[in-house]
Amino acid sequence: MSERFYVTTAIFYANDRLHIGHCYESIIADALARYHRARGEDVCLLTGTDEHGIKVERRAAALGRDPQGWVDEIAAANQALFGALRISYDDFIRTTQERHRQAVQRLFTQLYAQGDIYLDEYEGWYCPFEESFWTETKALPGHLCPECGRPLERTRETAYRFRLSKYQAQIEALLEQKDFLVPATRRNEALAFVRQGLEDIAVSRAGQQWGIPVPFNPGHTVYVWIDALTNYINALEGDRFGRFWPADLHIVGKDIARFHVVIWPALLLALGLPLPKQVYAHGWINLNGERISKSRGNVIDPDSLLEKYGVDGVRYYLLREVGFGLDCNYSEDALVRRINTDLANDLGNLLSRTTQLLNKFSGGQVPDPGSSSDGVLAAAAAEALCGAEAALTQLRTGEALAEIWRLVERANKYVEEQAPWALARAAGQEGRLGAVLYDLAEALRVTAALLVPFLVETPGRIYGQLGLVGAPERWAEAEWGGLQPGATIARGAPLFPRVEQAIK
Ligand code: ME8
Repeated sequence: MSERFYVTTAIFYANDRLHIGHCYESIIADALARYHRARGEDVCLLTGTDEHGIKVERRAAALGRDPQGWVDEIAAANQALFGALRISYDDFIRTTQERHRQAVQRLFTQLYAQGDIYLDEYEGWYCPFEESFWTETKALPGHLCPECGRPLERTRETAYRFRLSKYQAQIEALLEQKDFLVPATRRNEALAFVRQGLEDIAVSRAGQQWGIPVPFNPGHTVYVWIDALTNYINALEGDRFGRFWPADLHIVGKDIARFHVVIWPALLLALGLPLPKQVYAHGWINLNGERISKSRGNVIDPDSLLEKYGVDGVRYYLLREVGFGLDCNYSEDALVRRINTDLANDLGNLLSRTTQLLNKFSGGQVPDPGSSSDGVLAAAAAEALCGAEAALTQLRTGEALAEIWRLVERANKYVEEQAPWALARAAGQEGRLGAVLYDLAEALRVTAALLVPFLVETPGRIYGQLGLVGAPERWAEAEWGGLQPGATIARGAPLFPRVEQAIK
């Protein structure tokens, strides 16, 4: 049986359209899903929308819309955007779907029946922005929200609470495992938080309209975390649960990592289900040092970027530029620089030069390498394959791309060093010329195969120009020596035209 890989993104709040920060999360998940698929694994990439709660209800009300009509529109818009970004999701869960609603009610009832959820008179402080309750001790001086710093509202209500405190020791032990939450900085933060002591958390709200009713007490609505977090298991209907659970990887932003490494495992422990293997807390895409967010209104519209720079330009920038677990300051100049330098100059020129040389000195056909290769590019290709694999195992997409670009750069340098035009003029160098041209074409073919997780149009376009049918699909195609002598080169348009734009 082949291996399997279940990877999820967060489910995105349906209070507004997605911005470039959300796209970043989806693109990392997609790249990893594509990598595992290319390795022949049974992959499920889950994404979706978080459609209940006060933020969505307020937003719909502000627009004079009914909440269901509004979330329908947002879910459709998100799917259209993911289509344009070529996010290869296998399932898209919406928390208003019947499959989710029924499962949430079933899980809530089970947890109540076994005593992990109890009804409590709750008094404390509520942050309407974060939708979180805080006790007197956790609220900041002046009763401000410890998460966002906004004023808290005093609340007194009857709420169901989940016995999070009961799982303190198990959660601590889980976070002590080195790789459960990466990167390590986030793990240390989460561990420090847990060591302060976990308190039981409210899992229902009284009198909120837009949500899933508590089945045995319909005056209460299931709130935030039991509704949102359980999407990861609720989407796995039928035999897909046995096939894919536990998840291999939850990809979330650092702001919600804590919920995924504390509340979510505790819920699963209570339900007697296996725990996810890993949570990756990525950093934020910022604009002028501030997190891009819908509520801050500083969003970068992904559609216009896609229109201007194409899907592979946008994907490349985000996958390459943002460091593992780090924040990244978005800049259109940096995006343009990446396109012009890495994609147009390095990769585009290598393909253009190589196909030109093949046309000129090899009659437009891939020559037979014979036995005259010096093995330089074969070695660089093997290193790129090995390096990209190691980086991807650690979820480091930027480093994987850097490894691949080492091969591209080596090949460009090789053109200069070997000067095929000089070999063509020299007597008795036909064998060397053939080997050099073959190795250059083969380095490009390997590069195309290595790019399969990251770029969606480019690998096939490179294959096409090298006279190969279709696009690379399998990771194993990145092994050296796959190109057959005799293939007819089909030199085409530049891979990435330079973006002519004044760089500030
Ligand atoms: O938190 N840069 O939804 P959400 C990078 N519904 N990532 C960003 C970002 C930015 N500027 N802004 C947001 C929620 N994100 C809940 C999740 S999961 C069971 C429930 C990321 O729409 C954010 O960190 O506010 C999160 O991982 C995801 O987008 C959804 O954020």
